[in-house]
Amino acid sequence: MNFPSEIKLFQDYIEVQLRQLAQTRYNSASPVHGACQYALDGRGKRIRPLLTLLASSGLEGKQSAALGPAMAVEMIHTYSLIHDDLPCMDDDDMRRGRPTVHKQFDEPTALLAGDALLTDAFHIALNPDIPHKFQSQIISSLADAGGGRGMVLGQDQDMFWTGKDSFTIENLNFIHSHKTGKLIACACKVGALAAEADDDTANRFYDFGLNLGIAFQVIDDLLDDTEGTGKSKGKDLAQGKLTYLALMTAADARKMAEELTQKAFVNLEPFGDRVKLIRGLGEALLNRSY
Ligand code: GRG
Repeated sequence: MNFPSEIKLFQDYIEVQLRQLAQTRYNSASPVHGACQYALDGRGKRIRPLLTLLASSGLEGKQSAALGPAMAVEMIHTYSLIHDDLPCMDDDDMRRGRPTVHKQFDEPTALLAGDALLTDAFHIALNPDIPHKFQSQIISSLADAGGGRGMVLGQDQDMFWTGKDSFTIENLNFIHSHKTGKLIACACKVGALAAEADDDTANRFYDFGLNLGIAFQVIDDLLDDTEGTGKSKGKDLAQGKLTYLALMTAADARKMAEELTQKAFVNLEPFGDRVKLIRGLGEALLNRSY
């Protein structure tokens, strides 16, 4: 993605830090370490850790304090992609333009690599420079986003509704707010908490991220409209494909993403220009082409 240059600097920093983390933490010759390194080096967009660092920097937090939580959200995201690609879930052969982890290694190794990344994320998020109160709030937010009332529940409902043609916009919003939205919301909130934000501020960043996360998914569906015709309405529904384009036209989906992004921005109004970078990232996500 082509981010504005100020955001790109943060993205480059994340890339360097992730590589260093992967090489030092997963440094043995064992297959699971190879798989963790491979997955973390996957050239993702790094949206979630960017949100963490930009939330923190907008609140004048220390980058060193936000780094652990930023790495942790990307580790949890990476675990979710590995497990989502497994044959028992989406059964995908390719991810980020190269073989998925279970194709490059094997299924048990991919399962273990996901387990390692999820568990290690909580360790990486801890930082003695952050006061205890904020550390526990960060850990709790990560657990909430990834666990049985977050991403796991979203994935469960996704599997339940896939292939059925009777799902509604409420079902879709529930799935995506849990599967995608909550981790994006958490990424923003933990950035605020690393900057020692009060509850109201942390919740504002959470709500910002939740709306942004659903908008992100709507845009994902628009970009996946491979025919580019915007005429999937009804067709995706008949095929049991869980997309916004199954339920609305491309023009309505675009409008929905724009409205959600505006709703997200309202949460950041009290912070004025201090949060212009994270707002800029929100705009870039709305206008992305991949
Ligand atoms: C296995 C518990 C469990 C959950 C999996 C989040 C998830 C649930 C699966 C991810 C699969 C997926 C395609 C979700 C839709 C939206 C999404 C999260 C896309 C991928 O995020 P990007 O675009 O990916 O940020 P990159 O590759 O840039 O990191």
